[in-house]
Amino acid sequence: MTNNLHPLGQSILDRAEALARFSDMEGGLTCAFLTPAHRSAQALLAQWMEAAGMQVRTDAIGNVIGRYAADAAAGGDARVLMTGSHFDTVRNGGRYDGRLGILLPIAVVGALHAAGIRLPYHLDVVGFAEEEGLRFKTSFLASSVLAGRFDPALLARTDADGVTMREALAASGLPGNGELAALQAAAVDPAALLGFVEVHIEQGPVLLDKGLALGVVTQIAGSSRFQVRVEGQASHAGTTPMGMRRDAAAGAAEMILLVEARCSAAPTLVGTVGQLQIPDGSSNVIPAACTFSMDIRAGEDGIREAAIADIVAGIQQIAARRGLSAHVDRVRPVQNAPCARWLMDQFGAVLRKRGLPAFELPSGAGHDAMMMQRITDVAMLFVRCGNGGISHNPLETITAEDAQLAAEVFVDFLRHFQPQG
Ligand code: HGY
Ligand code: MN
Ligand code: MN
Repeated sequence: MTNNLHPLGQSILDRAEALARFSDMEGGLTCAFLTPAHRSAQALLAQWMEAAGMQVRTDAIGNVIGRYAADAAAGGDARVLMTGSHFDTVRNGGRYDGRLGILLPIAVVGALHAAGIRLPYHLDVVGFAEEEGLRFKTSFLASSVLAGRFDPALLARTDADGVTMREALAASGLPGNGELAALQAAAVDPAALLGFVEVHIEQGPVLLDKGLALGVVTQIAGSSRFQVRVEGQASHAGTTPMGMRRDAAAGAAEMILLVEARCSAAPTLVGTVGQLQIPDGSSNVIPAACTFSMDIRAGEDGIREAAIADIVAGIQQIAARRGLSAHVDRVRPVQNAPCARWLMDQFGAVLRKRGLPAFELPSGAGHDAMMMQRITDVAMLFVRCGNGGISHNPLETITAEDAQLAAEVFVDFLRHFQPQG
């Protein structure tokens, strides 16, 4: 289905569609870490990278990394500009979240290669194997390996079927068989990096509302995730008077409303309970336990931390008043990640040269760039999200025209890129 007006953009959309055929579910796109669909997506990305003129390798966590080698004139000690994003998805997700940031650079490298153009630095395109945390409730798993920040405790973490991450890696045939030493050795040398840039669908309505195809990200909001377990007492649904109940689910409901109310109290602050369970619940038994997830984010770490302190204290107060107990486990938080002004300005200059505004906006969603920001300067280019800006949803969409423009801007960025002086 070639769109002659926007051939590069259309080819990116076509590839996103082809990649989305590998799914863990029927009738939608779910691509969780190391499932057969995930391995197939990884193999296809590697194939496309090779066809575009890159040397490809797969690392110990399953990242697929294509290198478009520097111009011979750059010499043997050329440094690396890295770009990329993730190819795993949320459950029943969209086909561009993450994948656009791999497919677009592959298309751009393919065009440079076909035109015989080399860059004065190595360009590494990374398909990060895992960012969403669907299978092992992790955050930024694959980029944490590349950034040398892998948490060894994760190897013992189990998925919903009781398979540990170590077992899943060992069974995968990936280099290193899930050995910690191999995961640690997969870290990149920060001294070799010139920076990390990520192209990503905006996943919100800002660019759409402004009538703009592209935006430059200023910072990526920090986030904290929690697992909460509320415990009460099981008893008979028909005979226990309302005033005598210790209902874990009713307590959890009040706690969820507290998250909603407290996170409505500051502009960039957001709070979400996306998972809620009554383990072994029965329709005629008062819930003895209820578990839920909490995801809290804000544009400033202090605002997020203040909200968390209030919410955790509030959860304990609700539990005490209702005769319940509550255990709040905090998953490792991710701090707010500012983008580097010198890289943002280079995207801005390219946009302005094309007569486009260098519009800047913060990211409320998390990205691989957050983890890479621990070891190198980062920047992000956002591409307009259609359908009201909806994402983490199959309705997520972009146009071939916007993808084309983003690819052209990315080419200009790469060709004019100046390392920090
Ligand atoms: O949750 C996030 O912000 C990201 O999409 N994983
Ligand atoms: Mn996502
Ligand atoms: Mn993403």
